[in-house]
Amino acid sequence: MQEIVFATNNSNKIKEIEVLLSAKFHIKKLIDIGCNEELPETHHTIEENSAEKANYVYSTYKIDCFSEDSGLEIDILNGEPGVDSAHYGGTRDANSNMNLVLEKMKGKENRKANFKTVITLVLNGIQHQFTGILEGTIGTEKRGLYGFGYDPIFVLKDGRTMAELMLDEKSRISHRAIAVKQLIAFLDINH
Ligand code: ITT
Repeated sequence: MQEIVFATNNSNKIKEIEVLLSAKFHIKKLIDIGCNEELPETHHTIEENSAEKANYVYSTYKIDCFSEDSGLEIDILNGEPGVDSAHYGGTRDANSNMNLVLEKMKGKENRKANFKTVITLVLNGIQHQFTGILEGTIGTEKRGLYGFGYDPIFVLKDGRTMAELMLDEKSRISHRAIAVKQLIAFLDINH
């Protein structure tokens, strides 16, 4: 089975991506290649931060890998929290991030939002990017027990929040899934 390193420290991302990739690829974690550090994310866009993480791991550990950067973009907040999604409320705590969003969205009629994932693959030193976008709206309260991050306040077209989907279903329909399917199609041809 082919091996590929997923350059992330977020175990929820690994769980979701393994559901889709595990039949064809053995996903190696950063810890498996001796990387125990926080990856650099110094830019102002999801695309640039995604590229930064994969290129950092490729150049430091000399190994083919992919990373992903993702975030929640809310129309009426001009795309916030966006690139700052992980620590919007000041820390990495999902509840304080969601509380800040709910506070800023109080009384707002336009509640349109999307999740976005940009995967960067670095294969033989060459960079490729794949983007997945999932549209929805921001709820007025948290609902659901599954998932992570902003899932309890992200409402899908069918009225359920993303946190009401169990791992298997979220892994198949999410922004991450949309990007991963492009990654798989590319790797099938080029790896
Ligand atoms: P790595 O950089 O190590 O991959 P991270 O958690 O720092 O992990 P990001 O910088 O990409 O990841 O931050 C993404 C944040 O966006 C994440 O912490 C959540 O708050 C939110 N997010 C991303 N995908 C999500 C999803 O599927 N459901 C809910 N929230 C999500």
